[in-house]
Amino acid sequence: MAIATETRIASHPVQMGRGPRHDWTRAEIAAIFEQPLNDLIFQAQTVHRQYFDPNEVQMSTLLSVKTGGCPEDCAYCPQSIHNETGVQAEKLMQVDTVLAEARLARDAGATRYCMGAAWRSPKDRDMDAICDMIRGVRALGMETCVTLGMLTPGQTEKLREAGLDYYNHNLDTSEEFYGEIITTRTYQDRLDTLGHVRDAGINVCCGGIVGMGEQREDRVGMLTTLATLPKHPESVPINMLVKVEGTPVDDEADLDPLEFVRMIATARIVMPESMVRLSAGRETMTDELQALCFLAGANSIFVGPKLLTTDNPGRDRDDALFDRLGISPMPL
Ligand code: SAM
Ligand code: DTB
Ligand code: SF4
Repeated sequence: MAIATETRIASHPVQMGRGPRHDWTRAEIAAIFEQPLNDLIFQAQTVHRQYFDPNEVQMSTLLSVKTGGCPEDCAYCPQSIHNETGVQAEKLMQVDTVLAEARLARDAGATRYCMGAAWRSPKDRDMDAICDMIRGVRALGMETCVTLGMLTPGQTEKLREAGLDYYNHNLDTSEEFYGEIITTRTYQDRLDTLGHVRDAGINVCCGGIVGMGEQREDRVGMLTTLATLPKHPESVPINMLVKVEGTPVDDEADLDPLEFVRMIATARIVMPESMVRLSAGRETMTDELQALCFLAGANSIFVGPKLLTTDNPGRDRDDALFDRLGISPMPL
């Protein structure tokens, strides 16, 4: 006899009257991740509809304001000096140039502007220019996000005073697998910066990358760390590794796309109030795979032809995708 769907669905994401759960165990999240795909997507879409309009997707645009020459040894990253990828090191961009780019992104429909710098951590002397960029982008009527590496509490405070809305700082993978990917900083370093960002009252954008040779238990492990933070990150970017020639992970086998969908769906279920971003990797995804990601609860993407240094689908393709799916941009 068929078992009723309700009885087969693993743990419930919401405690009655108490909002999202923060006491997930790794075993509970593994059980969600591993259930039959139809059950997983049904559960994710059910949760999604309790919190969001299922036909709206938020659009952010990225700009690399300081490219290349980074001293960290992140195995996936084209901007590390340890990886020979042909990315040229550049200086921090001029504030006016950044604001001209931001205006174009706003006019193309982006509601959040994310500025990334290839730094281990910012130098105090760079903070004034970064704060001017934040103030300028806010004045254009967009939300602001920056990702600058590790921060001190003092730097976090400066960003807050400039009106920063979000700080992106990814855990990238599980604590166990982290040392296989990065040796120049620790998982705890990442958690410390995330704590400073929270303490300053800035929204947190934190997620990771799949397809770097990690196991499913690492994917579950990263989601467990995120979903048991005292406050869930307001944005959770899930990146499919963009394989860049010259990085140590450039010959990794392609990840099963349905494993990526499981990652999105599980993130949606265990962090029901968060924006889950279908982040890097869309350039090589079919429309059908992206549609499945939206069905699994992704409700944010990067728009514009470039991520930081790699390609992203152009606006024409994204407009056609939204048309095909009946999706509209999420208003601010
Ligand atoms: N340097 C800062 C840091 O690492 O925190 C900020 C910029 S860094 C490029 C931002 C994020 O981009 C990384 O944490 C990683 O998740 C993502 N990323 C970098 N290279 C990637 C790639 N090849 N594929 C997918 N995501 C990537
Ligand atoms: C995030 O999680 N993904 C974005 C953003 N945060 C900064 C970056 C993706 C970078 C992909 C590789 C590149 O274009 O250099
Ligand atoms: Fe540097 Fe960030 Fe790239 Fe790591 S991910 S090498 S810290 S730019």
